[in-house]
Amino acid sequence: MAQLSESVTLDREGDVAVITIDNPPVNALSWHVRQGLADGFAQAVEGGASAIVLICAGRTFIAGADISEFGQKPQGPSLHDTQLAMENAPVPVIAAIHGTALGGGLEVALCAHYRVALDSSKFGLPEVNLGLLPGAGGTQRLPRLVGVPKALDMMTSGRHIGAAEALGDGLIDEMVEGDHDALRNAALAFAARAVANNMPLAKVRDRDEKVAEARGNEQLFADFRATIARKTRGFLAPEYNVRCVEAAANLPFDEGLQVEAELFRELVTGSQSAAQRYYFFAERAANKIPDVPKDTPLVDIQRVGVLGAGTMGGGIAMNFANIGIPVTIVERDLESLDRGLGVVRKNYERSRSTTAEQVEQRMSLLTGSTDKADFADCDLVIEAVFEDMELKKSVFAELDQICKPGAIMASNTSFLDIDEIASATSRPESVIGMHFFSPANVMKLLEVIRGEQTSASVIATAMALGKQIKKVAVLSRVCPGFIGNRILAQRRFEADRLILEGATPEQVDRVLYDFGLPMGPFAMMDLAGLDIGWKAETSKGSTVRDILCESGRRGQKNGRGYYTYDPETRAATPDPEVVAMIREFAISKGYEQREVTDQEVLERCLYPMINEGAKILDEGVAIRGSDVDVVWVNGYGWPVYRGGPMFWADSVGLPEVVAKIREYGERLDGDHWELSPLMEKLATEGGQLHQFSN
Ligand code: 3H9
Repeated sequence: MAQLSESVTLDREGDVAVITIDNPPVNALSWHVRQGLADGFAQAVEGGASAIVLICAGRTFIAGADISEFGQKPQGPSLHDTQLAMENAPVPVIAAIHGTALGGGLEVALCAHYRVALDSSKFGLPEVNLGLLPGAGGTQRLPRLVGVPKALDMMTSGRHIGAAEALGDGLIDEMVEGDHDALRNAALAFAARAVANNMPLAKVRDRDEKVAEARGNEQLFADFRATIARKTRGFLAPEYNVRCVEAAANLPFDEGLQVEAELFRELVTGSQSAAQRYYFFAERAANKIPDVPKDTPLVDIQRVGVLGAGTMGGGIAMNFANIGIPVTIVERDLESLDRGLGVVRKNYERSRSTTAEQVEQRMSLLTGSTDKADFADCDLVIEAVFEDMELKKSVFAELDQICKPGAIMASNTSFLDIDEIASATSRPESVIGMHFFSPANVMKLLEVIRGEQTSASVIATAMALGKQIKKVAVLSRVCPGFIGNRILAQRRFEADRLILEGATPEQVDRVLYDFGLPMGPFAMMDLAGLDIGWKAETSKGSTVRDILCESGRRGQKNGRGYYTYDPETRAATPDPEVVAMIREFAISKGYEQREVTDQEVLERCLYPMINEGAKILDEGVAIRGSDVDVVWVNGYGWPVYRGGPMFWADSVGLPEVVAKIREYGERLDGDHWELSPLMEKLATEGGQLHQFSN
């Protein structure tokens, strides 16, 4: 066996050369892998191999280019040259695939003459999620194998397809059952057959039938663009991917490659991809807790309990049923329990990705009860009852009596003090916050809140469970509102004041929507319900919300809130009556009316959020700046192409942000304009919030 570079070896199995990549964790195409591949193909051919098998060691086939190399000085041979050496090899080249063949990894496999894969393997071109397009020929080769509609779908969604689907699409030539050895043997057998039968050295670039079907068909591309327009609003990469596939359909292969290269260059040097690549690593960093080592023993979670079968409780329970963990759901009375379970069933039935059989299988994992004593055999109990400290404390005191030793007791509170809740129990080390976002079965974010005494094992288990249920978990310490809602509160305060000064709800919402957020604060309040936490008996008419609620405006649910809603389509229309009510109220409170610019709206909504994020870091509530970004991207729809609020502030420039906060702070009151000392320090020293770590 020859070691070609630190991560690539060349082996011989009879006449067949076997090139093996071993570059943990995911066999990314780092420079030494490219070097090894270039040498490996050259040496295999020189050595007279009858065929060449390319295989990977470890958990996966190549999962893509090495993202950490983007933006660095190029080193080693280009991927393009390596691919040419493969495609033009004078003997059959067979890619043997297990795990995930993604991005540059799939693009390498597409340069082999044949592809053999384990039945568990997955395939995708997920570059779009990094603000990129496949820049190693994938945009031209994939449509030639799977056809234009499928390639458009895969490249603009980044989704992975399974081996059976890949076989059906012609993306792979053979599917193998079994383990890595079975794969290797199957690939060697394929190679022997290819040699014995003189099979052609099939080059994907020469295939024309499937792309020809879409040639000149502008309508197909226009229709596709329309289907993704809403979901991809603000993003550059999806459109650039479509243009490349259009080029694949309409241009000769080499010209298509040129289009791909030009558009790739534009994306990889642009700000969106820089933000999205940063975000990729930010999400993975969030999992690392400095004082909770990787090998911390986890609590074995065999059964979960959920207290409350309302929207939140039902949604939380679905997450566990989805991965096969049985759940005990406890409600106060049978009627509420049945209603809650009915909603869960409906949610499953409505989901297009759940078959009828899966609906039954998942529902069978949910056991309803009206007796908390049934939590006795649960390893984790999550309460989702009303947000009231006394209620939570009495619930936890009860759980303390019921739960078995070592069971985790979690609160889904969105802002209450976990330490105070834990004080109602005899085992604060087992108490933790697991804050799901609504709808809990859909939203990706899970804020995990550690109390003063929460044990490392409980923290590690909550974080690991988050990953298991396909959420992105971020750890926070205790403070009112934790990371996400504490930042949100600052924006809301300022948005409320802006409409008193003369901005309209529609203007504030539009500015934030145009920035890339899914909706502005007023549309959000209408969606949640204006009367959440509002009581007619105690309303003092002292806020705009009070007067709206008093006049019967409750938000989307009754068709009238800050906006008026079409009963059929739920489309929002700005309401002059509301604008007049706000104006009259503001004047009565002594606010001078003026025209507020869009720029001021943006700065006054976002800069207090940045300031609060910095305070959260300064207090050690969040571990790192990137964690704040992960919370805001996953929990509140901050546009990932702007990285997150901390990354965005750094891209605006901290000195500029600091100067503006000072300027606004001079004329506006409120703690949220009191400059964070950390931000001030970083701005002076040339530091960055998104790189800050406690
Ligand atoms: C591309 O290919 C461009 C080309 O078109 C052409 C260029 C010319 N690079 O996610 P995990 C690390 S763009 C570097 O926790 P999982 C990751 O940071 C690329 N590092 O594991 C983490 O490190 P750590 C297209 C990478 O099992 C560790 O691996 N490809 C890369 O949940 C484990 O990752 C993609 O976008 C990488 N490409 O999921 C695929 N990938 O342990 C991106 C991972 O220090 N990767 N790491 O925190 C993934 O989707 C998932 O990582 C994967 C494994 C599904 C592979």
